[in-house]
Amino acid sequence: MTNTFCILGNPNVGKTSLFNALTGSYEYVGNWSGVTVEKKIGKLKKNYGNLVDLPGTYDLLPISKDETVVTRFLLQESFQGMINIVDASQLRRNLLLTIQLMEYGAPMMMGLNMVDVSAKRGYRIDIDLLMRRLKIPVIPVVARTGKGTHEILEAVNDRHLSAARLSLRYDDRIEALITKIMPTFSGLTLNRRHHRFLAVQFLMDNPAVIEYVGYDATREQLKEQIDFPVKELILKARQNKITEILEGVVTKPEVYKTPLTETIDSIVTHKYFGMPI
Ligand code: GDP
Ligand code: K
Ligand code: MG
Repeated sequence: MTNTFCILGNPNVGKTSLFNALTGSYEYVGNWSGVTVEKKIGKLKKNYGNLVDLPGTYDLLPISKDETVVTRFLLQESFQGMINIVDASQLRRNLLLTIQLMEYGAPMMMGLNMVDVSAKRGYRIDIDLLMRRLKIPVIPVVARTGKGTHEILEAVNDRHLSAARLSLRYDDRIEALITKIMPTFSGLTLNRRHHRFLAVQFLMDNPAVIEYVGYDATREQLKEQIDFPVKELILKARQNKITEILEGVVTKPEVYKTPLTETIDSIVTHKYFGMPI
């Protein structure tokens, strides 16, 4: 069986640049079903498997039909791992998608891209701390120049890449709902490990999830009886989690003691192997 990995992230964070750096000559280009968005699948270098370049999105909750592609991919396609590309200079905004992907619960790594931009702006990112908080490999990269792509490729081939284990606990009322909703998904083909994610996205009214799970009387009744601002509370819990994750991770030292190019080099050659999780 050929392993398949996918690249996910916000728009304009360097996903396609990284896709090009990681793949060789073979490439399939078509369209995702039902939308006008381009579908790109390439072969990873060193025969490590296939790579899918997914459209950029800030949130799994789609604003347009085109944005349902990502959720539909997560629910319907078979893949072995996710590469979440984030813009190091916009970490807070990028983490909104990251924590939803982590809730999904598949093997995952983070490609911390644009570290040249964040270094130029004078920001220092404590990658070890970020990795400990996220409990997934975080690999600094400059997709434009190809720096760090070798490390990403080797991480893809690392059999120790394990499912993200983010524990995002919501309000007690929401947790009670999740517990009641999850059993209603038992007839689906989607693996049980993703059912909590499904319940949360169902409560957020993600149309791709609603379409996928179909109608169920018990589930609809549970939703109808909700008498508190469930979506706002979920969003608030996510924002709190992001604040918790970022605490002390990004700092702005007065001056860098080493020249910028050396700083970027030392960031990019940072090793994630042996991370303390
Ligand atoms: P996508 O929308 O996520 O697929 O992003 P692209 O790969 O199309 O990149 C968006 C823009 O960012 C392009 O102009 C890239 O050349 C640029 N870019 C990508 N990676 C980097 C990087 O690491 N550093 C810098 N400075 N620019 C980058
Ligand atoms: K782009
Ligand atoms: Mg792109």
